[in-house]
Amino acid sequence: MPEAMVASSASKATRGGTTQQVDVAVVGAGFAGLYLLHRLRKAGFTAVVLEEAGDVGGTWYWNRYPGARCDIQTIDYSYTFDPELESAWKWSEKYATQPEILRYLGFVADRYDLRRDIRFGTRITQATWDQAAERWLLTTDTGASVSCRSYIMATGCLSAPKPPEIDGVKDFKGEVYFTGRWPHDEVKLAGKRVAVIGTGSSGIQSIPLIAEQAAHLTVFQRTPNFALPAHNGAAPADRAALLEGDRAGYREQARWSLAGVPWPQQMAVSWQLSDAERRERFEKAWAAGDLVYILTQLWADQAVDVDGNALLAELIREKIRAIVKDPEMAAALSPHDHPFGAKRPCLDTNYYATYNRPNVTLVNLRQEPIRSITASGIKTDKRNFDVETIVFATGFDAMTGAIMAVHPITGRDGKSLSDVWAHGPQTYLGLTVAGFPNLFMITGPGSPSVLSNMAVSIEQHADWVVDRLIAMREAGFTTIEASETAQAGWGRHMADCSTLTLHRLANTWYTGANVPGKAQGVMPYTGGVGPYRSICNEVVSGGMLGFRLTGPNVAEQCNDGEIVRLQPDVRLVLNMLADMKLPPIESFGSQGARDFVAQFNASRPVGRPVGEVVDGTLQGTDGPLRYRLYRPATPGPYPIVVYFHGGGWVLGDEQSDDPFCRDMCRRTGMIFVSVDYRHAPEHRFPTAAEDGYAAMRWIAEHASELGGKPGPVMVAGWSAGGNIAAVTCQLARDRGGPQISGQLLVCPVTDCTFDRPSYSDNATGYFLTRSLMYWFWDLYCSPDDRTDPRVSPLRGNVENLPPAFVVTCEFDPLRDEGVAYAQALAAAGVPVEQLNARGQFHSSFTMVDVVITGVSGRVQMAEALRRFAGLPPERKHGDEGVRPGPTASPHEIAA
Ligand code: N01
Repeated sequence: MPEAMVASSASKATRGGTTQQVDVAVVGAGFAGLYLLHRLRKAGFTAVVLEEAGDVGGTWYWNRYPGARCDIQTIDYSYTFDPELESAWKWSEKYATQPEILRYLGFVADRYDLRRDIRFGTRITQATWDQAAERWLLTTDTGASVSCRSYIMATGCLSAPKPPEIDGVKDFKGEVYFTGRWPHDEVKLAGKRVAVIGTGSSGIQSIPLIAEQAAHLTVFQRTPNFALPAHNGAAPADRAALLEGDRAGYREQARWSLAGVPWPQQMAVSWQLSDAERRERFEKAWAAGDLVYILTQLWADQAVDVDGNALLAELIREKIRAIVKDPEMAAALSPHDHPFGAKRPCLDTNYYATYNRPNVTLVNLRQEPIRSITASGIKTDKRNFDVETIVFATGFDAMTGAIMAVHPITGRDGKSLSDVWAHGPQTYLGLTVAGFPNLFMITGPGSPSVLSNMAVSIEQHADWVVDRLIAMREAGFTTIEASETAQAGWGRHMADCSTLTLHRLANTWYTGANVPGKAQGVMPYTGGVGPYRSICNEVVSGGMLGFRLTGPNVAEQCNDGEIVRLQPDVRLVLNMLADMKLPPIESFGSQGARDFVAQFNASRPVGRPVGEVVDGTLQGTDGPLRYRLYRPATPGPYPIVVYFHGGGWVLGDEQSDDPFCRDMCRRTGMIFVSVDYRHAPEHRFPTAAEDGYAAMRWIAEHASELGGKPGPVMVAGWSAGGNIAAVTCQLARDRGGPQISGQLLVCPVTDCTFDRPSYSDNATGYFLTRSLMYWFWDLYCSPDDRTDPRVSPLRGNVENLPPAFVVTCEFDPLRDEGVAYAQALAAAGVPVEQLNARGQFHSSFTMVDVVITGVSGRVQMAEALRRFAGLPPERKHGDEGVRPGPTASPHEIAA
């Protein structure tokens, strides 16, 4: 009999001093705890839930302040595990009130007879892992302790209210309330002078209702927040119809969506829309009264690009100005210090209009901070406010506080969780922590949790944990623990994801900034609910990757490693390509492959606007070659970069790297001239190399006519284009010019051998495959010619070449030959910087506006080109909010 079951047959609920033995103990009887208990029981585990409150409800038990409601539509904010439960409960409003949600949770507890295994009024005082027994021992304030094999924190994310950090609270003679611990008895505010401190969701929900009752309400605001009208009422007919039409399909879509609510991914970016189109989208969102909608559905760059976000933020500020009559008050209520969505926005009912009431005063704490609370009220730097009641809507020690603040947790070898997290939470998947065997967290730091519909995330976490416990029992394992490697990898992936969004640009409870002295960093997983779910599934299909499993009668198992090494957006792109199940490109033949690439390129986002795009022809060795010139919007003349596109000497043309050229033209403030050299197999080696050199010479000679500065040009190229750029530099040196001031080589082909490790590490699965490279080489160059420096520049003389910036990507077959070229240049005394882009693949940098994590690399490329041209760094662009980038910093290679 598996050990867990032995424990279960011995289990006995006890009170007053003895120890209750269970398979699993859960802390918290909110959404997560109730569902866990239900699932654990169904799976045959003995379980107990320990709950400090007097009844079920979790956050909805405590947060019963006036106006408390959910702000995800209630049809989405529900359990979905049991279709019968879904039909047995009907929500009355689009956004249910706290009492209704509490009734729902009570209904669920009754329906599954959960209360009999919940110990209410019980606070855990300590949790300690007993290594010898392989069990957690929990002591409680009621005296009855618990011994459990597995311990699950279902403590929510916002359950530890934050102290107000204001002097003198104890001196106040009136009444004090905390929104997060609102009394169960009636609170009389009618006719009173009331102060509310804090304008987060709790303040913004309660202020309009308090203002209706109070004789006078004074709101103390430190940071204005974005609030949107909820337009509460019946559930919108279209959403309800969508759900009723295909309940299972709707729920499944939610599970794989980004935020846990089924909305599509927006494709149009802000700069592709006219002002009128953007306004129309915004007005629709404002009228919809839906937080997830306005956070995700306006334009694709609203949450990742500072400029795209600023357009939306300004439209909201415009609304605030239109509602609030006093312009000074409207200005004070308008957020300017954070991007929209980076701090949790709020859903309100009459919030801004409340400030038009004669009995409401707004105190802007940025202008007059609170000095202290006195016996009769609140004293700021400028004034005294006499009040009878103070409501603290000052928030929570979020996420980590909800776990660490509950009680000391001591893991293997006496490790304390507070110590391990002293510099910020470290977790694997947000579910487990290395050093804490059999400890699980539901919606812990490192999981999508508060950036998602919690109901969806809770079900996914609880299912994953319970399914693992079942699998362990079946296999005879008694302990599970995350490895340090897996946890460190998850930390890197978390950081990569958070560089994609704007969350870290705001001081919020997401980052720990609301609690003085707390370690700072984005705590929730920003990669999205669907991607997170697929990662959790991959951990399982990868043999519990990153977990060590032990049991008394089975061999220890540890398939160690990192679950995500790709950048998050690269992972999405590669998964999408894999789902398309495309045949190998080389199987199309050269013309078929060209058609495929043209079709693929036609479906990508149109590049950003530049000053001017001009198509023309230049004189090559054997006749005209087409080019496309990208001119900046700034006044010229400009330095010129001669650009060679990628495509294995076979595919592509002067337009095929259009988004990259536009992007680099904007970032550098330089002219980019993309050249259409002739392609194989029609024109084999050395045509591309000779065309490249001839084109560069022609462009240098015609620089002034093209709007460029006279003097040296620069060359750049990606992939086979990088090869041509490198070769061009060698030819220019050997053939007496023209002068080149710098070379940018992005994932260049530099050599004809295929035996470097990157060719085998990345042979398949990263779009550019080894066999595709074989094919390109075969079409372009016969084996006898391959060592010629005009195609293998690594084999040439690399002395006295222009300074270089060489970019390589971790998941690229060409990685190692790029590194080798940079090293060879350095060894020859050429100034060279090399960027090893972690988690990127061969096409990362040219998939502009698709692989957003490529921004930091392109910024560094642009800076390098500006240095080559002797120019100062360029001003920042909106998408550079994503810096510092996920790619490594370039490093100079010493000779
Ligand atoms: O807390 P908050 P909350 N002096 O941290 C201010 C969820 N929720 O309870 O921003 C003066 O957001 C603080 O100012 P600043 C939701 O996820 C959901 O309102 O730090 N002011 C801020 O204005 C939400 O985000 C619902 O400068 C002080 C406010 O207090 C999360 O819970 C409803 C201060 C705290 O805002 C937390 O919301 C309610 C001080 N010493 C909550 N200390 C739903 O609708 C803090 N502040 C589902």
